[in-house]
Amino acid sequence: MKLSALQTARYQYAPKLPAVLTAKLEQIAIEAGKPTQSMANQAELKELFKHTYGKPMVNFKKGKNPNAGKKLRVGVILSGGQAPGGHNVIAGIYDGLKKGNPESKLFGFLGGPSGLIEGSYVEIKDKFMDEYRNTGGFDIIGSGRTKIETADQIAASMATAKKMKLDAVIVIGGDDSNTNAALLAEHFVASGMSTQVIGVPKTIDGDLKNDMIETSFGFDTACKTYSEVIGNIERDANSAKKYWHFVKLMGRSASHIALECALQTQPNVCLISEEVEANKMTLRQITDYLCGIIAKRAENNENFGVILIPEGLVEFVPEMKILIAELNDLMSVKADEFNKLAGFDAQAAWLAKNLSKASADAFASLPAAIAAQFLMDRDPHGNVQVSRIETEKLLISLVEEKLKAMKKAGTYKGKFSSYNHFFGYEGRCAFPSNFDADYCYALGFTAFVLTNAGLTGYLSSVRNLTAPAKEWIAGGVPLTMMMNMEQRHGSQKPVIRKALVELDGKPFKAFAKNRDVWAIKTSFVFPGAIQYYGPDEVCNQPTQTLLLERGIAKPAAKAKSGAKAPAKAAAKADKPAKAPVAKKAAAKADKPAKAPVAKKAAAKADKPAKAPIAKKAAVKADKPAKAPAAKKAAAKADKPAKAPAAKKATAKKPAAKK
Ligand code: FBP
Repeated sequence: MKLSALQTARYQYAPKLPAVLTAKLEQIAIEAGKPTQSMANQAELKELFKHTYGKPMVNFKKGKNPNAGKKLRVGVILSGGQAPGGHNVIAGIYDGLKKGNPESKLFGFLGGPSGLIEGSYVEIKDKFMDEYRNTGGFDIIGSGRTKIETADQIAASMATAKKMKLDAVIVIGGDDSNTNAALLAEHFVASGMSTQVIGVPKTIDGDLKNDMIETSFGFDTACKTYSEVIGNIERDANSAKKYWHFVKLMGRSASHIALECALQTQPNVCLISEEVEANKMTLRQITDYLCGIIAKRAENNENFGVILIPEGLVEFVPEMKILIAELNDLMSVKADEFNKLAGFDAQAAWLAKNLSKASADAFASLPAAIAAQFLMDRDPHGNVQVSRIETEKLLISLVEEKLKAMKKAGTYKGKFSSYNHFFGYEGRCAFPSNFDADYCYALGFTAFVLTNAGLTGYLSSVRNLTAPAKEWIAGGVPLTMMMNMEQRHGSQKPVIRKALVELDGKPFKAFAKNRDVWAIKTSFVFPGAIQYYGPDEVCNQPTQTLLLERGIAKPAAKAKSGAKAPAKAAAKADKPAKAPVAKKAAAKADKPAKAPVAKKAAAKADKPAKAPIAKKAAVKADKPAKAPAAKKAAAKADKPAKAPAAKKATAKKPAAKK
């Protein structure tokens, strides 16, 4: 494989660990708290998870570890959608295992959970592991969405674990995959098997979080990747001044990605599905809100802008939500009947008879191409595949229709020309940011320590993430603690609860406080590409969401106007809010920074940075770095690069800094 210069350089990056995990394994002790409860439906879950329900939270602390040196055989699974940093989770598990006992073995199940069912795996060894350190993707062993659910699948998984004499299976996955992990843990114990099951919180969607899981891995890198491109589009829009860009962002039901990208880039509009649901906004009201802003900007001769749309939006629009729920149930309960229908017309006719009147009307109101997307195969967990519904195109067509009517009525005089974009896959396999590289490695190492301690039914947890890595807190959260009962495939199932955007949470409030200004007054922020080397404030910052949730960040630009729900804001779209700070930021965004420091930095930008890491990486571009070089670089990786340009540039804050 031909390696890029960045990939070669990233091999030398040594991820940072919480201080407690840098001690000798003999000195990492387990501290258990009180028994826990599930977040809802306690009685049902206690019954369903007789052997694993109610375990205590555990933290690691300095102390005696009676299990140090244990020889372990562990299998690891990558489950579900790719998320940057998965390879580092595996590296963390691997290094932990080898640190504990060089004879311990790590096996990677191929192609996701089906690898465990089918007994298809590879042993992970030094050279193989080294090729994937600090890289994006899940290609080390592949991923998949098979659900280990049926009695046969569970029996086959047990047979594999027994045959391979596994001490533990580690499942790296999102809420659904970790629900599977919880079920597997329960079945293993119930059948008297000693194989433990540990989960690791993965998903770019950011919806696997709670008090004990501050964020899922991959969210940081994915949001930064999308924000880079959104910023570029904003700059293009602001340069050409002739297009409205409708950008759909991945994230399934939750709008965390859209919200984070909005905080990073300050677009004209960002719809938040959870708010749409709370305000019971219909598609018509959403269209009116968008058109109000488009018309107001047109009055200022600004026939351009950027609109962010969370991919799960349609699930939250009341009439669509009911439609999707009815479709999900129908397509599962009457699957045989539905699957026999040939073509969209036959399906639509069948649905007109089988859906409620309101849902049949909602379905019929959709353009046929979009309606067909509502009928595509569900994923193995029974979810509608929202990434395949082209909401951005649906909104463009509704907006076009409405603007035509407004023009006729004389309430809109602008020009509307649009482009649609969907950012999702672009961000799932990016090189993990330094944050994700560190976080993932720490999560993997933590999963190993939980395994080493003989625990089962736990999710690896690393907290206090806005502090320097050495102050991070590592431990485990019982999987059953995060569960409740939900309607899936037409019946009540135990699942880990998805965390949606909280409308009284700090990230949403920070956005809502500013959005009326961003809507009318161009206030774009251009975050640029993820940086892996350089000053701390450029390379090592967590997301705005995390900073705000932990009470650390201020919104990107403060505006004076109070929070308004989109429905209300649409009515007021005539008056642009006067926010002095936003004004200044916007004014600055137009001019190139005059700071002499910026000039000097620019002058030096042609010269390669003098950082030792960059030099070494260039020399070694043909070969993957060997361990000693990596170690040296690792020692230096904690310090910002010493390149003079980088140093001077840090002396002043970048012009467009949030
Ligand atoms: P998970 O992390 O929950 O598996 O999903 C991530 C995700 O990228 C979603 O944002 C998106 O809706 C979905 O995967 C797309 O699925 P697929 O990879 O099967 O196309």
